[in-house]
Parts: sequence; structure tokens; C-alpha cells
Amino acid sequence: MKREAFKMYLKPGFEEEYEKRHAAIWPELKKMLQENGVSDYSIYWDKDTNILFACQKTEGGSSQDQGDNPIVQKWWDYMADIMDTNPDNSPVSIPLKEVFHMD
Ligand code: RM4
Repeated sequence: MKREAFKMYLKPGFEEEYEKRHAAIWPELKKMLQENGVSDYSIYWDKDTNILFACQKTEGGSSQDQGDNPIVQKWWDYMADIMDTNPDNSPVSIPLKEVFHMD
């Protein structure tokens, strides 16, 4: 098991929409991520910068490495209107270095 963290970028003014869409996350996406070893997955929003900080536990790859799965790509396409994205609609995701952890 690894702990992974990364940051993404929300377009200004879309915090409520972002939270609303995630509260209704597609069951098939959630199931796919869990089956691919992603768990304990949280995303936090920094209101001052619109940066989204994500942390998760993984068994063999981050949620951000699952772009070859059609469900993930469909979700990324769905979310692209409110996030900073790459040309393929994947969210711009910058890995973060863990500098402290306490169980
Ligand atoms: C985020 C982003 C991530 C995805 C989560 C569920 O907004 O799209 O890639 O893993 O949602």
C-alpha cells in the first residue's frame, strides 16, 4: 500500500458544482477505482487558490493513472468544464511529496 497525494486546479466559482458532482459520484467509477486498489480517497479545496488537494491509498497505481479506462475518461470529459485539464481532458495533476505522516 502506498499513500499518494496530488493537486489539481478548479476553475474559479465552481466549488459548489464540484462538490455536488462528487457527492453524486458515478457508482461505476467508484467501483472501478476500488477494484484498481484506490481507497481512503479524499479531495480538499483551498478557497484562496482554487487548488484541489487529493490524497489516497493505492495498491498499484494512482487514480490519475487510470485514464485508459473508458469510465475514467468519461468522468474526466464530464468534469473538464470546471477544471484545468490537459488536451485529453485529464485533469492537470501535480504529484505532491509527503513530508510528514502519522498513523
Ligand atoms: C476528480 C478527478 C480525479 C478523479 C476524482 C474522482 O475531480 O477527476 O481524476 O479520480 O474526481
